Amino acid sequence: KEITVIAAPFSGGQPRGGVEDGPDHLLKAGLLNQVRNLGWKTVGGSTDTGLTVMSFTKPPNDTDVGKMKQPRYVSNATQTLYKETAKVSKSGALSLLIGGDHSLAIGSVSGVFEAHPDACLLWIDAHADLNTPETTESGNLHGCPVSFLLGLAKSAEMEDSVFRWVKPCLATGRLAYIGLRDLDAGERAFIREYNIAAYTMHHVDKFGIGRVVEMALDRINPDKARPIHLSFDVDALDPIYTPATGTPVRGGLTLREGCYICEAVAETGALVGMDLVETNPALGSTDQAIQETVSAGLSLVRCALGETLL
Ligand code: DIR
Ligand code: MN
Ligand code: MN
Ligand code: MN
Repeated sequence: KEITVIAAPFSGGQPRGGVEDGPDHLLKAGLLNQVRNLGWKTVGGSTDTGLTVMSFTKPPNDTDVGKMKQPRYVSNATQTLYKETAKVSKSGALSLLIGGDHSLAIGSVSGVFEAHPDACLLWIDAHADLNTPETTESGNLHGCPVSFLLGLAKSAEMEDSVFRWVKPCLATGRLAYIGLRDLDAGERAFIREYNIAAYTMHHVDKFGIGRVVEMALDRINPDKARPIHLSFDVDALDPIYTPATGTPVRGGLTLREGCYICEAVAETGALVGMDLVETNPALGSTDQAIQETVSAGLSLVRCALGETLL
């Protein structure tokens, strides 16, 4: 059980400042020691303590490309993260990304899938993050990472664009969502068109979280042979639990439902990569709100690493 933590203080995929401070708060709250206390060996990283803290610089003249905002900044950051994550994954360690906004998953998922091309992806989020450079209404790239991983953008636009380095690594049949409740029209159309395994809050209410996770994993990993990457946006949880995040949507997962998803993944023994993103300490209205968001994030990580398995 070896793990490398990659801290990515990056906010370029969305407009709200503060999400770049997420990793620092998670680390100061004791993430590394909590991971070690679960019996994981923290290996590698730039400091050889199992932690790599990345740094990102804004390129000059980062003008919009089509509707995409800060495209060069996001492309450079995610490409650097991709290389770092691929290195970790090829070493055989579990790669844990702490963000930072969800555009980072372009890099982390690409890196994990380079070492584990047969992996499947569980995306836990209020949002599908499935917009293409053509369908995005906001232009914020944290709303687009899954479309890049699937290669949904029209090729002409992608070839011209700064994201040429991204090789689509994910098949639509290997992607499942849980927690959705705020979809754009273009995202809904893609989910229908490609018959993506998408479990909204309606399904969680109807079937219960246990059945939903079982159904999601059955769809994307029927033979239980695939490695799993878990990409967890803290806004999947109800804002009662994770208020300090950029795009909170009411009516979300309870903390226990979020933990249950992570525990069910831990139980498979197949987890190879995890993202914990969108913790934004600047958006907590009180110190308590910030602290609760951070501690909910840490709970999700610990559950995914087997805290509650006997
Ligand atoms: C919206 C919001 N679908 C967008 N997305 C968010 O900007 O594309 N993703 N908040 O996390
Ligand atoms: Mn989200
Ligand atoms: Mn987001
Ligand atoms: Mn997201």
